[in-house]
Amino acid sequence: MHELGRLEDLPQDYRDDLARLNRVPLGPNLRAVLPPKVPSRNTRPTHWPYATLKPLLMRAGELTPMHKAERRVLVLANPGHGLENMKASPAMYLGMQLLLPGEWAPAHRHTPNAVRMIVEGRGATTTVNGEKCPMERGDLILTPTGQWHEHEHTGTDPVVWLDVLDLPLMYYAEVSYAVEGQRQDVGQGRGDEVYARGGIVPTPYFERGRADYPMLRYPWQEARAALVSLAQSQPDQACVQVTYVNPDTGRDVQNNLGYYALMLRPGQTLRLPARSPSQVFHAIEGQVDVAVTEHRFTLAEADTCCTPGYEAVTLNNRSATEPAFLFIADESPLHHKLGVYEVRG
Ligand code: GTQ
Repeated sequence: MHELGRLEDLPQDYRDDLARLNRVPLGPNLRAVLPPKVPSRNTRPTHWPYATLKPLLMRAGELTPMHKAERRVLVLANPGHGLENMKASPAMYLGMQLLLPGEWAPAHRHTPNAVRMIVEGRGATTTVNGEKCPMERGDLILTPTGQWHEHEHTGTDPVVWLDVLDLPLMYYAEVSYAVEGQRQDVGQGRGDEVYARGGIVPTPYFERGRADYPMLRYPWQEARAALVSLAQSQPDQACVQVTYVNPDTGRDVQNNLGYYALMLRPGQTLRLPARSPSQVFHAIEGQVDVAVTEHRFTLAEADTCCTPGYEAVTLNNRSATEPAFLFIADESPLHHKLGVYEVRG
C-alpha cells in the first residue's frame, strides 16, 4: 500500500482555492471510501431485548394518543449509525409498533417497503390496498412500496409488531416520501387464502399470476409447519430455513430486503457463513444465543438483534428438548442488485 498524502500536507491557499471551487483532492479520502479488502461498517452488533422495550412501549401508549402520532413506534436504532438516523443497518429500519384496543392508525402510503412481524396480541388487522390481513403472532405481512395501508385493533389486549422497512436506503437515495389517505374500502378475498399452500398456485384459464405482490400475509402457522416438515424430512440438513417468496415467481417478496424463517433443532449450534449483507434476527419461539465477532447475545422470545455484513454468525438453541424459531431479515436482494453479494465462508 502506498502512503497517501494528507490534506494537512497541502498549502493552505491551495486548500482554500479547492474548497471555494467545490473541489476535493481524492488522495486523502481514498482509503476511507475504498478500504483494503473489507468495507468499513458502522453497523454495530446490537441487541434489543423485548423485556426492556415492552414497558417503554406501554408507557408510550399512555403518553402518546394516536391523534398525536400517526404511528406509535419505538425505533430500534443502532448506535453505530447514530441513534437519530434510525437505522439498524445501512438499508434496514426496525421499529416496534403498539396499537391499543379500539385504536386506528390512519391510511397512508409511502415509497419505502415495509413488513410487519407480529410479536404479541390478537385482534388487530392491517388493510393493505383493500386487503384486510388479520395479524396473528409470527405472521409476516407485506406493505410493498406505494401501497395504501392502515392498522386497526378491535381486540381486547395491546398488539405489538416489529416493522422492518428499507427506509434508510430510500432516504439515502432521496426517494422517501409519504401520502396521507382516506379509510380504505375492503375488497373480497385475500392472497393468503389462495396462495398459502406451497407448490401449487392459482392459474385461472391456465395463466400464472403476474402481480408483483400476489400474497401479502404469510401466516406463521404455515411457515412453522414447513420448517418442522423440512427438519423431519431432511434429518442431516443443518440449516433448516425457508425464504418468504412471491409464490408466482419464486423471487424474494420485496425488492431490497430478504425475509426468512429458520428453525434450530433442540440443542443445535449452527454457523452461518460470513456474507456481505447485514442481518436482523428476531426470536419467534425459544431462546437462542447469537455470537458475532466478540459479541454474545441471548435472544429471549420477542428479542431482536442485528449483525454487520462480512462476519460469520453462530446461533445456538439453548433448549435441549424444543426447537427454536427465528425470523431473519437481510439485505441480500439489494446486494444481488448491486452485484456485490458475497459469501466468504
Ligand atoms: O406502520 O405505516 O415503523 O409508515 C414507520 C413508518 C411504521 C407504518 C413504521 C410507517 C409505519
